[in-house]
Amino acid sequence: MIAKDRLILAPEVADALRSGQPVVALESTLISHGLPYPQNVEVATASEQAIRASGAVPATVAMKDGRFLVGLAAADLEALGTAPKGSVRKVSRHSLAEGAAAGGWSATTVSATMIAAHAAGIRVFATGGIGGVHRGAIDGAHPSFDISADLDELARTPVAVVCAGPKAILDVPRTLEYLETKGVPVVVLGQDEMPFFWARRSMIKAPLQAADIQAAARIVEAQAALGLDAGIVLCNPVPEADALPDDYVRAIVAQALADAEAAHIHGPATTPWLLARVAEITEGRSIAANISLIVNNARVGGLLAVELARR
Ligand code: PSU
Ligand code: MN
Repeated sequence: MIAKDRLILAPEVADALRSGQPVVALESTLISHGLPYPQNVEVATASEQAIRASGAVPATVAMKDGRFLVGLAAADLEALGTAPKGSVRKVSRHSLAEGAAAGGWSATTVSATMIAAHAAGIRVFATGGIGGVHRGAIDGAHPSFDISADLDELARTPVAVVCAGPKAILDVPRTLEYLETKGVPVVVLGQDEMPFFWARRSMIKAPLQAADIQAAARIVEAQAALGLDAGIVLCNPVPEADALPDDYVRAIVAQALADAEAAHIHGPATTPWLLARVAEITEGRSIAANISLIVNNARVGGLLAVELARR
């Protein structure tokens, strides 16, 4: 159990949770490490607005001076978005304690955000894409064994994560196999194919489907009622207008992965490096798609939280 003084809820978030109003958590790593300034602060602000427009209360999560902050002020978003490179830690379950002990700002990944959301009593969390099994983690001459902590967190922490699928830089089929083994439902909204982060389609079959938000809410509710105590991945394809073609995504990812290998990028730096490289290769088109899908996931997360609160 988390110590009381390690979890600081913004007054609006505390009020909403106390009165059973819908709340949606948002992460902070995509602000500090996932997107460049000023798009990172714009997307953080737009995501909060999208959640409000859906009728729910946003709660962006970060860690400061050893405490989880659940619900950030505009000045906090700005501080995270403008912090000099390297000054904000990227924390997952394994690195949370060190980040807390060090003090200052730490940005929470999907796994760390789920921990804080669950501790606060928040059931829905919206992000861009979850981490997963990196390509070459298991196969190839020198398996890296790089499997995101997001996956095991999903297996143990009952929070519904709305995303545009695992990031397309990952080994999506193996990520799905891993989640299946760990008992995590992967539900695709409104189509029979997995989305591919920047692209709507992937040619990979959806493990499970929900026709609409009501159907998704029934699954989230059943998962809790059955006492399964795991998270859920709810995959929501990037809006058509900002989507990149899936063939193009496959090509740019192949190039970015080859560049990462040549540059000897490993460990937690891998995901931010690849996202930045893809942004360069696509001359910003991946950023436009990333922003669009994040804000759309926030909107859908809001609708899901509203539906869950109504039941
Ligand atoms: N979604 C985005 N951009 C990001 C991330 C998610 O659109 O940068 C972050 C999330 O915080 C996720 C992390 O948990 O990338 C995965 O990092 P790793 O592969 O090192 O576990
Ligand atoms: Mn990793």
